Amino acid sequence: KSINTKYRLNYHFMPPVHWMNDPNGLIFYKGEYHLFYQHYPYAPKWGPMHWGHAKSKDLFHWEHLPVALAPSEWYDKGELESHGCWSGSAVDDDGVLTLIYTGHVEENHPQETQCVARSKDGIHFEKYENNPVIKAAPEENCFGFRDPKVWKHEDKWYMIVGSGKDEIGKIHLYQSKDLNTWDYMGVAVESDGTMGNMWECPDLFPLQDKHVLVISPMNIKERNLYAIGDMDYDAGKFTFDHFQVLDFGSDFYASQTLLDDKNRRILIAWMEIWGSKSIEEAKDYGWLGAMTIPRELIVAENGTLLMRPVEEHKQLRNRHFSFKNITLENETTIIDKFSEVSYELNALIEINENVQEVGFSLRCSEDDTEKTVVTYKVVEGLLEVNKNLSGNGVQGISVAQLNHKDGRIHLQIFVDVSSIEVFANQGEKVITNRIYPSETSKQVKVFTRGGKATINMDVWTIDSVWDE
Ligand code: DQQ
Repeated sequence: KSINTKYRLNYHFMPPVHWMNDPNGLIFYKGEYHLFYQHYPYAPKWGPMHWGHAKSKDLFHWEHLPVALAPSEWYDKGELESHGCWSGSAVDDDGVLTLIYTGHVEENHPQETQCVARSKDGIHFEKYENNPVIKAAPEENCFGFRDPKVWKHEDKWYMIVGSGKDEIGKIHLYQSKDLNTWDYMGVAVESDGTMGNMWECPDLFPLQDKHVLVISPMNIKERNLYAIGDMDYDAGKFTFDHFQVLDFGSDFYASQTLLDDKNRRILIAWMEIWGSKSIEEAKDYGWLGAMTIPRELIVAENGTLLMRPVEEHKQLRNRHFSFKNITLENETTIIDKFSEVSYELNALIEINENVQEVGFSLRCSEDDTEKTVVTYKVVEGLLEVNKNLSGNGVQGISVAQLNHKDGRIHLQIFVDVSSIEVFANQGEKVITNRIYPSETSKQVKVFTRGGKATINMDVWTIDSVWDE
């Protein structure tokens, strides 16, 4: 099958062809990372959802595997494009790779049930004969009841399911001994009325001595939120102080995490957003959807969550360019010798007196009309990624608050054909965006305004991890 490769990425996960949205069932199983994903294998559009499947030893080189789940039963198959196997999670049940997903069908209104499928070989899955294991939401007239996340605590399984009712997003909690029979424990946490009216793809997991909740809320401006708090398993309640944004970019949704053998909590999100122009244009390209770089989560001393690219990214580093002590004063410098579409840029910036802005123009055309601009605004303490000139008419500015440390900021920026992920100050703030520059827009420029800045920078090219 032929697809347009113009915006295909070099080192991010993508479906081989056609459609992909949410990551599902992330798990480290028998020594390998498994990634399932919402997939429509017959066209580059959202349709009856299947679960695509791939595995990897290092989180970057993936082997595509056969589709793991397809609509087939009364609870996940029907006439409408929305009927299918919706998002969920995976567990290792004493060696049996087990998927827990939402069956979505609609008669007069959406019916969402939680279902189980098991595999002996980690590739072929059989749906449980007594599906659905949760046959209805615990309350009537709710707005959604989906995206089960299952994990084990002590000797019991727990499941959270995203939901909403009367404009309040919430999470229902269940408990089980065998993954087949589930007892309802109540609402583990809900919105105060300002945090979205339905919480999609919830994830709740222990991290260091806390628990972290991550949600993808619907119908508010923030497309992802997290809270650090405590889980009382007996009471079935998660308590926390406040929600914060996890990723400040415009293309980060439906994130999920896994725990690996090194005890790392690793997160992957869909690097897209509902309503985007690329979703509209997917039919012209024959494929849609990429995943973010896998990121490790860490609770910082100040009680915020740090998100850092997993260290395996270092093996992707290819040709190295080093720029030492470039001092810039009110000017823009082209980093010559460097002209690439996929790379990692690591920069330590010292902000001297009077500097108002310092930053980079990336994927910049020679005439400067196309570029993605990363700017640190010193006085305001703001980090911005401006994609108004990033190409293909896509617009937007993503902003995160960022404090410098004694006049220094550190930026680790991953550019990959049609994406840019900015990790600031070792994962304190992260901004993820898709961009659509021309293939010829490859310059890197550094600029300051108002005063002097000194920049030390390493750049590595990154080759494709794919055989295409
Ligand atoms: N995508 C799935 C749902 C989920 C939504 C359907 C989030 O299960 O709530 O494709 O993007």
